[in-house]
Amino acid sequence: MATYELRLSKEDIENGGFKEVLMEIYINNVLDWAVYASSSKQDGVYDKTSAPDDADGDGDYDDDDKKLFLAVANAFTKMSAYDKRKKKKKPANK
Ligand SMILES: [Ca+2]
Ligand SMILES: [Ca+2]
Repeated sequence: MATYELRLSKEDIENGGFKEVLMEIYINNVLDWAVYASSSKQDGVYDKTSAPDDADGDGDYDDDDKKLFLAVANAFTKMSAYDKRKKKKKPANK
């Protein structure tokens, strides 16, 4: 069975001093598509994406697809607890 993975990370892709949300879709561990969301006002509200994939599978690449990616990017941004947690090194569970 194919595995489908969506990997999220934050990187300053546009080198504007503000991080974009990078979304990479992997199918069976092979990168299938990458799209990133940016915050046009740099206020943490992600309202722009690079070329989206056909995320909803209706055969076109339009605002519906963008909305899905933006919803993911904005939800990810709100999960700020992980940003804080990764700074603290947890003892490895062995
Ligand atoms: Ca679509
Ligand atoms: Ca559509």
